[in-house]
Amino acid sequence: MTTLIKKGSGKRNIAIGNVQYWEKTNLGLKGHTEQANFCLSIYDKHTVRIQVSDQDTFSPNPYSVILEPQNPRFQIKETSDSILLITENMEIQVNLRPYSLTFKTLEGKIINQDDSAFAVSWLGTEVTNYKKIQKDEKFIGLGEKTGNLNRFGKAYTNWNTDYFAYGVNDDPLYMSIPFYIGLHNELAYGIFFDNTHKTVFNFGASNKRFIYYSAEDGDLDYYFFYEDNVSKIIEAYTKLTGRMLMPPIWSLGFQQCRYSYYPDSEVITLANNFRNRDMPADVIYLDIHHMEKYKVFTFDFEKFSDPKSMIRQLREKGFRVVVIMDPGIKTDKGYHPFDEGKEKNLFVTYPDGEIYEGQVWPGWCAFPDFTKPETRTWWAEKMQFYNEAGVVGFWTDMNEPASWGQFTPNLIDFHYEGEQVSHRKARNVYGMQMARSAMEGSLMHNPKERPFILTRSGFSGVQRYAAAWTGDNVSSDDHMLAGIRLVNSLGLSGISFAGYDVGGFAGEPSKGLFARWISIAAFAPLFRAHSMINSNDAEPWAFGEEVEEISRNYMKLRYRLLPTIYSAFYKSSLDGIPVAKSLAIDYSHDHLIFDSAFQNQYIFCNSLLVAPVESYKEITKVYLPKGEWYYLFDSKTFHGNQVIYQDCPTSYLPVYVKAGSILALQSDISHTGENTDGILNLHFYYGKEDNGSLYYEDDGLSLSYQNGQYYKRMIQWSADEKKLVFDSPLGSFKSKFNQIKLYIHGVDPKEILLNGEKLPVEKEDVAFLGKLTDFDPLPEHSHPYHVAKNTACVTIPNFESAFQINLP
Ligand code: NBV
Repeated sequence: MTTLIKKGSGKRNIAIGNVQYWEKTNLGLKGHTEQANFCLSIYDKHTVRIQVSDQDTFSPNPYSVILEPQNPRFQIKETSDSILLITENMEIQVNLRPYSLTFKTLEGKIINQDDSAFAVSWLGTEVTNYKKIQKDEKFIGLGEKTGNLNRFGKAYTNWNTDYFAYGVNDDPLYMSIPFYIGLHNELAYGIFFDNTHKTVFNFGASNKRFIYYSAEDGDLDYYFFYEDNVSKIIEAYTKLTGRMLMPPIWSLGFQQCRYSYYPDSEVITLANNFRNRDMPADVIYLDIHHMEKYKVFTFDFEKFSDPKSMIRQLREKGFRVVVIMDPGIKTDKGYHPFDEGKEKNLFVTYPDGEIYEGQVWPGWCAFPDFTKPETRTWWAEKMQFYNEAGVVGFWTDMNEPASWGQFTPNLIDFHYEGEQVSHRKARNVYGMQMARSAMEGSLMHNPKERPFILTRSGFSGVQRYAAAWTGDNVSSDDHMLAGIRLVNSLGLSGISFAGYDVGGFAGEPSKGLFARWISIAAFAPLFRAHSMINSNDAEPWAFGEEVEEISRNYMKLRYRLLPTIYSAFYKSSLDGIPVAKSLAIDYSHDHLIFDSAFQNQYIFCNSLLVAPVESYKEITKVYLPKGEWYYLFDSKTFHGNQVIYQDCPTSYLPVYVKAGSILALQSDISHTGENTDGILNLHFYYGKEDNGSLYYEDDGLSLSYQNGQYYKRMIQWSADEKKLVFDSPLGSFKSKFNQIKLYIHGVDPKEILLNGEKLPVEKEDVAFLGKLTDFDPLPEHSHPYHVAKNTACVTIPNFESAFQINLP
């Protein structure tokens, strides 16, 4: 690296300038221009890291990236005005005079290029990378960002912010994921800007010359991904920044939250209500009123006289308890966590060493420095307090960090793994490091159990530690749809396990809105209802009988679908592809999916197309992309590539099954710890194209799946041969099911062969939703919307080894 002449005052833009020197390295090349040092390192055939700094050394980035360079093959070629760095996937052209980059396919198509004049520029400490806009270029991802699926024309700031009752177009919110995917000319690429300062991504707002991303300070340090399609780009990004661990199965059930349930008798009544009303649920949350004066690691014994016994009783009823943890530690002498944290120097301080205090729920508080390893370990140890009481899940809230006034002074110091930085660099990773500490705490006290952490704030890589929810949304149709886009966008950005507060946190939903919201959320990765203090009751039975029935229907469907959902989570934990996939993942270059009428649609668990619709609509337009589709509730088929009109009274959410898919369902259970009837119902949807499905089971709780204690098998549909091949199951876990019942939708097979032998074919009416008593808008159970009539089905007696089903 060369020692650089420091630039001027920042009054005017200073661009990077001509390349003055370069040399090869083991991973690519490095050099310097008039203004900056640069380094290009090939991490993988599809991933290259670009570092540019106006400093003498590149700054380390300890939080997001967990992948070491994979030593892929590459070549370097020189021309008179450029250097070419060629991997197995792409060619990176480093233009020398002035420095700028052009990313090309091996066939020479331009994937992405810097603005040739400004490429990398500085305004004072602010560093920016300017990129040309390609023809019809679209931009997706960027994590928890409001607005349209296609982010073109809008600019966003990454600065983790506590934003109560945010508007559906407001920015920034709680979490920063500086990763986006660009789409144009049938090409897709990804850019992850690994800089934790406040950053801005401008996708063509207020100018038509370029798009750009900039950081207030620090290096331009980004990863460029190029692959054949969006899925593979997400795979590459999550290979770099990590993927979720398998969550405990109970966290995939229904979760009930409220700010706050107390006292203990009310919590027990709540649990009883779920059971008495035959509404499946697995989790109850304790919000801030469980604490004495909002002090973390305490219980308010007036409200909860014996938390351990309450939690045990809940567990006997099949409920797990998740508690909230806020970072602020009340600065009261005698309050042990404060005294101890102070003594051990674990709090964030002013530069003169005085502990920084901000006001939050408990009053004036000190903030644990979660960017310091000792603090994370200390906090994790403290969590023994909850562990002793039987708490198994942790909810890290207010970890932006939030404080009254919402304006933390920038001068305060953070450890940042030894670098010692100011709030400007540390804020965006604070929440993620708190979630990390919570996960470490969970594992420290229960090393054999999978942690469940739910976080509000985060940064790229937070998916390794926690699930996410979209904070303080509002009870409105717009918010419901915005939340779906937020979750889809989080999914595009590596965070698969995400959800929104069903019903809206602030405000009060109408009956119809609650019913619609809970039916959509039954198809969200995280299925959690929550509501604000001083608002009407918002449990699924609080809106009258009709809503209760609709809620019950979708909650039960969620539980019956758990074998499908669990398999999809497993796949996502391996490849990073989200469980709720925006249509932009599989149909990236189909312009219609970006239409405002269709941009909320997504694929759930690789086989269900969910078309969210406002609560007040009785009929809606749905766009079915290419392929063949079945309406879930009656198996009516539709050709894809068309817009259809769909009846959608609140009791029927438009959901379609992709032809060729297999849905795995189990019998009704009231919580995930309950046994099913032992029959695995596999619903196969006949299709003209081949399709592979992964089926997966394990004990749902422990980490032993990491040592092969699972049961998984591929099921392959070969359309030409009309056969379904079930591979032998892999792994040492024994399936929880003792019988498979296979339903065939879309054809009426005269005979069905199992390994060449005829099986007796039965006919059944398949109903995915229960009957609504007095409220069915499409009356009589026989209504075609509701039932897939006369569906052929067979029972498969021995399914433990490989077998094959042939349809005529
Ligand atoms: O702890 C209270 C709430 C919580 O219920 C909510 O989910 C968080 O997003 N919390 C914010 C603090 C204050 C909300 C007004």
